[in-house]
Amino acid sequence: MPDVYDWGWPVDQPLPVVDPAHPEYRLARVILAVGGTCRVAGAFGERWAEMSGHLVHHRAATGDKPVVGDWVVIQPLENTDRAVIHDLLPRQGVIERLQIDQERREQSGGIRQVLAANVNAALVVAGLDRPLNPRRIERFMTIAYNGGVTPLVVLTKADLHPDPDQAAAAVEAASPGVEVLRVSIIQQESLDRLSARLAPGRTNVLLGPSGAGKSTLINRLAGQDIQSTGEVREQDAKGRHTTTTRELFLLPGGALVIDTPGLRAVGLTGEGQGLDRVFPDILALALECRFRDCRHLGEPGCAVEAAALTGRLDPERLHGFRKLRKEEAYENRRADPVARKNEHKRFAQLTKEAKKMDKRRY
Ligand SMILES: Nc1nc2c(ncn2[C@@H]2O[C@H](COP(=O)(O)OP(=O)(O)OP(=O)(O)O)[C@@H](O)[C@H]2O)c(=O)[nH]1
Ligand SMILES: [Mg+2]
Ligand SMILES: [Zn+2]
Repeated sequence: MPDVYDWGWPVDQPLPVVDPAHPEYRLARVILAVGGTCRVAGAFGERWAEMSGHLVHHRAATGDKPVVGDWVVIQPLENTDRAVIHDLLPRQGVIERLQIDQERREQSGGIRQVLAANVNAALVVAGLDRPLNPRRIERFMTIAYNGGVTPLVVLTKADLHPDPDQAAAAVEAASPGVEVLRVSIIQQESLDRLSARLAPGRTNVLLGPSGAGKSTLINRLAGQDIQSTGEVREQDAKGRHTTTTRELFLLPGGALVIDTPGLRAVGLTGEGQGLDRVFPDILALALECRFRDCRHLGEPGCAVEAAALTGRLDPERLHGFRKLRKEEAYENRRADPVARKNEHKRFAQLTKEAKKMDKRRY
């Protein structure tokens, strides 16, 4: 029977102290969460579990519910296959998004949602059967970095692309420093290469649009059909949202993978160093901008905009960067009124300086 280390508890991390009053408590990992009910796994096997009333009350303010990948302390209920969750342990490495609700966004500001917890790597999956969307890849990578998760790009269905090498090169150019793997279910060695990248005891989450082949990959890595897969519609090359829940699986090689339903729009939550990690090229160019805190939005002497004009920097990439940063800044200001004030002040100051400069020059 797999123990907590098999389920991904880090070997270098001490186990939580057991409450002496409750020797029957067990450490468990959430492998599926539907509403308030979770499927949990540990050295005891698997059980269905629900939060204790005390925990629900305690966490009411934050709205924190266990999500797939969470570590929880449970009390198995005797003579049943059920358990009670008494504690939710702090998370390390999360995939968190802002649910984009275009209509209500202005009022509600969106809802933060942790999609997966205690994740080491995010496999950003895109299918080569349709035009690549580098902006979406950048967005997923930013979300991963912001949550302390290492991204890895996986391009699926290489057999359906006339020149997969060229496609991979284009993605590599748009994701400096990130590994890009090409796979196809009819090229076993490509699957072996991916398999080799997934270390035992480490948790990986698959992110990408519906029909990209996430569940198909999991089945191939598992060596059996554990997830349903769906056909892609002919007309628009979109999937049919076959997977509907996030679920964690233990692969025969010892790695853990979380399958997720296809995601199109994921909003940034406005935290972390993700943008700097995904756009090191823009960061490097910004060193040459006249203003140290240049926002690359029309300030004089902006090296980033100059690079986009000469083609040294893909203008689409700059556009994507601005969009993501705007989202992040919006969220930061919403969450922090002081930052909001400072931002206004800083912008006023910058405009004043820019005006002065223009006068001097013209
Ligand atoms: N030709 C080819 N088809 C593939 C490959 N990988 C996946 N597919 C097909 O792509 C379709 C969609 O695969 P799924 O695994 O269901 O996609 P998904 O990403 O899990 O989609 P959702 O669950 O809706 O998010 C299926 O018909 C697969 O057979 C591949 O490497 N080559
Ligand atoms: Mg699926
Ligand atoms: Zn600039």
